[in-house]
Amino acid sequence: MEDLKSKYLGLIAAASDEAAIEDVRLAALGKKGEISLQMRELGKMSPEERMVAGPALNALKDEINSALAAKKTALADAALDERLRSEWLDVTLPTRPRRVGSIHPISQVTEEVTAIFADMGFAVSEGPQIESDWYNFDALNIPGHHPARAEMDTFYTHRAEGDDRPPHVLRTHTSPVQIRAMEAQGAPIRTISPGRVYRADYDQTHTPMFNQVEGLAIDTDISMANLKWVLEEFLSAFFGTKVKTRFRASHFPFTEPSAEVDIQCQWNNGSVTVGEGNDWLEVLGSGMVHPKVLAAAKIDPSIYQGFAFGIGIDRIAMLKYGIPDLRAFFDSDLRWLRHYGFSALDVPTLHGGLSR
Ligand code: 2NL
Repeated sequence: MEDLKSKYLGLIAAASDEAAIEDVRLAALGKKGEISLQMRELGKMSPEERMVAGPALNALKDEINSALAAKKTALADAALDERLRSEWLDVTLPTRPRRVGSIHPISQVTEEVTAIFADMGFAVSEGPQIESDWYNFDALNIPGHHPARAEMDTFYTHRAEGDDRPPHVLRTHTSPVQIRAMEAQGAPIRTISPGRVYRADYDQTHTPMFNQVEGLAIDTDISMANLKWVLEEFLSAFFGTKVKTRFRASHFPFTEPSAEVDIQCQWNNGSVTVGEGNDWLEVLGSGMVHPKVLAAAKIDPSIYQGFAFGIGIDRIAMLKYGIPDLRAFFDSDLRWLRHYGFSALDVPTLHGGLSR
């Protein structure tokens, strides 16, 4: 019995993996294992012999079983220790340097403009960039023969051979968004519509895609005086300084009367400062919405009237942030974007002072 015990405890101690342990278990306690065979011999013994050998064999069997279990646990612990030694990771190491992106000045300025007009009760409307000629022109009192259609250097989409419907256009202004807003909501309405617009024009000061924000306020008692206050309030909030304005009589097919608005500025060797000086710079067009435009948008012009205006976002972004070249806006030059871009955390709000 003592020989069996030291033999198997020795084998268990020497086993180096799960398979070796299983081999030892089978050799001792398997069907044909040495200890199992011994147990089978008990039947042939006298009762006196069995009284001694039985408990002793059972005790040996238990001892070997617990030695097997203990060895298994020890091997698993050792395997885990080894993994922990070889698979460690230093979570205090810095990450690989990766530059964060920046907010494009046009996005930033759009957010600024939106914050200012939201404070004055204007909602934001959006709409399709590909429009029917009705929404882009006819509804705005620009009939088919009108020179404004040609003047606007419109991009037309293609129609299949034999399809005589007028082609759709890339919107030349965001006015169609406002026509849709009036149709959908009726009057009264106060909304702005910022977004991309397209004109076939490319030189120092024109890109074929640019950004515009239009505004619209329709009610039963809206006048040119309201227009003037809203625009001066906007311009002063946007440029962060009281801005003097000059309203010049003008003409648009969709407003009557119409006015172009200049702001006070100062030219200093090639660059311009807003809010001081003796020069004027045109920044927007505006007027009282033409009765025919209200009617086209299903609003009764004998009850309602209101103002509308259009501002070039790229233009006022250049003025505010001293960006000299319009075309750089659309070059996707990373060095330019990093220089003129804004932090994603710099969310423009009126109480936060808009920007920088
Ligand atoms: C400009 C001129 C303007 C409008 C846009 C407008 C929209 C509707 C009805 C009437 Cl739905 N008018 N928009 C009015 C006057 C001028 O933009 O030179 N923008 C840069």
